[in-house]
Amino acid sequence: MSNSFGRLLRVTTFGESHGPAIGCVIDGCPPGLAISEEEFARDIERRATGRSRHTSQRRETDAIEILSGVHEGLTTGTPIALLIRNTDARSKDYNNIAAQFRPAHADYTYWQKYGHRDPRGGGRSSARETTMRVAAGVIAKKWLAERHGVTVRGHLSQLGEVLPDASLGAFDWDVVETNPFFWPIDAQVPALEAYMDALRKSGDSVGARVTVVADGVPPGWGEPIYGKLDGDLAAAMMSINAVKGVEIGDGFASVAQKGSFHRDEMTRDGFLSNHAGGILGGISSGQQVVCSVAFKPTSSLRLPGRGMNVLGEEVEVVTTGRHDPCVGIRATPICEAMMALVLMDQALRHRAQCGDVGEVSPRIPATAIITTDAKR
Ligand code: EPS
Repeated sequence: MSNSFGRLLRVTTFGESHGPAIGCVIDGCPPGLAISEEEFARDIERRATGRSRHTSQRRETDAIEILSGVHEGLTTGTPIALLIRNTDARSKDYNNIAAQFRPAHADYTYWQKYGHRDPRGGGRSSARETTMRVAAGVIAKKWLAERHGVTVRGHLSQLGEVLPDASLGAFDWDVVETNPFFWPIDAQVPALEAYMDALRKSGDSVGARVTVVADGVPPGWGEPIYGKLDGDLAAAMMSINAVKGVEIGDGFASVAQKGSFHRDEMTRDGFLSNHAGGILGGISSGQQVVCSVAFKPTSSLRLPGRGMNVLGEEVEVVTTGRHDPCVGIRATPICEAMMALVLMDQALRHRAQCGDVGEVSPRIPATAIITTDAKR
């Protein structure tokens, strides 16, 4: 149950962190989209462990195999099955905690729910599962770009208590891809390196915030009432491991705003602001769709903590192995993928019901908003 999401573009993921393989099935992708195994590499690499000292040092090859749905380089409209074989699982790291519950981990709730679980590498609750979301997202990103000129990109917008500091340099999308944090201000990267080095040494972990932005989304995507674009985005982001909060546009900051400030005024030249995050009434307005996602601190710590075991005894839990001190650091590609998958699903749904409506009024141009949470 519940390992699938999306309506007209439906993605199912399967697999455990230490099982033989992880995979996904993407059903509903229109035919004729050119896609090759090589095209998955970039995003999969951006998300992968072991690519910097600031993430888990597990080193997976993460090579994608296309098992179905593509013939002679084009999607056929049939289910696209993708597979990645796990090659670097070290299950003995989990021997000591196999019968224990790490505080703040899904160990406890999986056990109470199912009465049987695969504890190796966190099993199904591992961040390893997110690899397949990123793989599916590659297809959605490509389709959105080719068919609608939509681009989806993200950046880290907070690491622990560190916020982007505009006084140190300008927000730059090109900088995002040049550092292991997806941070948009170059001059701050050394400070983040030092922050993470100290954190890792301390044995503790920290949370992070990721902001994802879609450009080029036309007005009209999203279905009232129970299929709102923002509702689907919230559900999609919340389904990522360790996510504890999702905001659309100004999100919770809207609480303290006045209506005269929050309303995005309209002119023939464009909207004058984008507090709504590009969504009105659950439907895209033609502005940038902006979503930000809060990740909690990773629960696998080598610092001893009070936990319980399956016998109901209090135990001291110490997690050894190769864990992320901040899982949010490599979550940017995951959030991008989830936004792309939601947008593609909504685009197909819009086409299905409203494809004949066409343009009824001139579109209000989107204002070019530079996304940085430093301005908050
Ligand atoms: C993870 C724990 C670690 C990470 C893993 C996520 O697994 P292991 O103990 O097996 O090394 O390496 O991340 C990945 C393997 C990945 O591809 O993201 C966890 O508990 O979520």
